[in-house]
Amino acid sequence: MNHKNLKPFPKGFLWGASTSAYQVEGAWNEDGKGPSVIDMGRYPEGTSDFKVASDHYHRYKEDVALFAEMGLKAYRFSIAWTRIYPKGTGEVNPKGIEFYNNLINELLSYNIEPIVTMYHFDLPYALEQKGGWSNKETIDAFENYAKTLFKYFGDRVKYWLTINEQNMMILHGTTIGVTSSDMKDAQRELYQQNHHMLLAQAKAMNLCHAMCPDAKIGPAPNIAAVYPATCNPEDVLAASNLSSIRNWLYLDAAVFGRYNSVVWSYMEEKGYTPTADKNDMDILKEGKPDFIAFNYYSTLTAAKYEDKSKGENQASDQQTEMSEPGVYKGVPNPYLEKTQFGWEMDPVGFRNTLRQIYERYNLPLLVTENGLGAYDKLEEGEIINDDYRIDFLRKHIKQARLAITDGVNLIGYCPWSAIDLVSTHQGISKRYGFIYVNRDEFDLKDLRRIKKKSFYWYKDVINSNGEKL
Ligand code: BGP
Repeated sequence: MNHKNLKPFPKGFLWGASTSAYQVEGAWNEDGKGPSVIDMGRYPEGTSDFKVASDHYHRYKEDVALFAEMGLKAYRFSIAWTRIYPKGTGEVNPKGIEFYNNLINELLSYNIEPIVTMYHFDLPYALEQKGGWSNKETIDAFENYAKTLFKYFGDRVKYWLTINEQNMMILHGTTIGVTSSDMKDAQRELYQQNHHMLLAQAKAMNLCHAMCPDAKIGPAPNIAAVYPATCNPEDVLAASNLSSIRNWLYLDAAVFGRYNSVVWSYMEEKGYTPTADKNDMDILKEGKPDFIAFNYYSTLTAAKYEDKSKGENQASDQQTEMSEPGVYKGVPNPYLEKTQFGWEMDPVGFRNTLRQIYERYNLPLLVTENGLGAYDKLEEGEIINDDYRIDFLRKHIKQARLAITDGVNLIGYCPWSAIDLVSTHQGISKRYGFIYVNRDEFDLKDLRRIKKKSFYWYKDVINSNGEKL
């Protein structure tokens, strides 16, 4: 749809940027922090671990000052569960509370709105040893952790995100490093874990409303509109299968408190249906989000997949094609170019995705990730010319404005990432930040911060409320 006039970004729009605790903080075993599944995991050869990351734990003041200089209105970060509860439950670690109190206060002193993810991939290892999300007790542990967060930070944090990319943990957990590869009957077990996470999320949303009546809370999955490869009705069905399995399962459960019907029959067909207690569905119904946060990197395209082509083209990571014989086959989209890391770039798909989510759920939307991973180069004179990143973000922000003009209630945009950090499985060389961190995979150098060209560009965007792109 063409528009004669574009609506402006709303007043108070949350222009922000994002990070997650384990990818940016470092200090992996300091001040009483316990190990998480990430700390105990293995890293792909040639890529850094997360022990020091961007050393934000020690440099948060300098970083927040830079965020303020960039003009951020919001900063989306995650709290490391293992800093608050080193073993997932038990005694609260006062040093963990202190760190996030300091960070939140520092942000507020610059009028930057904290947007807090409660759990971003880094489950406490002590809980994992007891079965992780396969164990129902982890639901109680999460509820108790949520209660602690609301108690200590709820007076100042007004935007909460429950679980980052639950769908990616279920579909690509091994790649991300949160799922052990030796799980028996893995698929069934993963859908059981999913069920438990949905319950934990519903309980946290409920609790948030009870304890912090003026705060808002929502889920934060990774959502990608799915295109059919052709207008062959069979391809359209395959795209719909993938979209239900990858997208709607998670949001239908969070918003409507019920399972998506197509996914339920898919799970029945495959023998993946989770075991549920009598009142589980009531718990799901009781938790209601105030908004939907989601991460968007690209769209996906799907075609019909016959059973006979079994085994081919298996899932790889968050944005690469995945396939399941008899259900859908991920195929490349010939209209789209790819990043240096093979992810298709689709700004118009961003508008499509925003519209699909809004039309389906009618809740305010908050974009909590979107960005370009690239090999940046530090040039002489402390310069990083990341024009490709500016181009990527500019195109996406343009589409966000078109979506707003289409009627979507978008309340904020937080690209990934505020500052360089370690990628989930491709090291520090896959950079996303507005601020360069001077280190490489194994040489920590001086970790100094250098503003990229995109830093200055984004500052202007925010300053002009999205008018100057
Ligand atoms: C999302 C995660 C982030 C982040 C981002 C980029 O899936 O929520 O933690 O890292 O994708 O992905 P990657 O680091 O794999 O490039």
